Amino acid sequence: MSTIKGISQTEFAFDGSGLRVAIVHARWNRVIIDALVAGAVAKLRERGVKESNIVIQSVPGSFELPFACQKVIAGSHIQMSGGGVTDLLGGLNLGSNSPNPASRTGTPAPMAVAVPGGPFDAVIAIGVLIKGATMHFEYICESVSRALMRVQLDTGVPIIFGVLTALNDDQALERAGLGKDGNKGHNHGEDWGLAAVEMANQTRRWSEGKFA
Ligand code: RBF
Repeated sequence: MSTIKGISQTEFAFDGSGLRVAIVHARWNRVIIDALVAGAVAKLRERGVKESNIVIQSVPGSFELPFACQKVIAGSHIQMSGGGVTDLLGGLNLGSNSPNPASRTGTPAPMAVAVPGGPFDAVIAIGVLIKGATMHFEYICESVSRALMRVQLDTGVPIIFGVLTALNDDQALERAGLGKDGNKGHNHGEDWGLAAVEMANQTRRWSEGKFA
């Protein structure tokens, strides 16, 4: 059935080959989350984002998404700047080759962490909120959407809003392509993957004053 709803795709296929993208997802309603993450990853790959440039992190629930996105973005900038970043374990040698793994004796001083990659060009925040009997749903939906908007404006890194706010299980399943009774719906994770590549490319261009 034709519909006027939904996103119209660009004629231009944006190139993801030079991009680094983080996916931060909640673990509530996991079956749906897994399908959405898989949909996003599939489109990132399809657009040429390298496997090593797709970084996936999880948090307990959607409420944790904005904080995690902010930290992940900040951490990716620190990684890039190289020196001055110290081993967060404070030089503890936990390696199995150590005669006494718990001992700090003889362990090197905190070192700079050599982490590959660079700053993230986009972050996809994925969560599934399903309305329950209390007002919890309304409070989380409101605060998470506002906070994700704030993080992207504060950091200048586009955040793709991959948070489903469903009134019941069926609504959420249909938006992950898992609907029942012959109505599988559409996996919105795929749209979020494409949106991440588009916004990352456009952000680079706009930052350089290129509008043509
Ligand atoms: N997190 C989600 O991502 N989706 C939910 O549908 C969801 N429902 C919740 C319902 C209740 C009553 C509570 C207490 C938490 C819920 N959370 C949900 C978890 C929430 O996002 C967060 O992880 C916790 O409140 C800890 O900060």
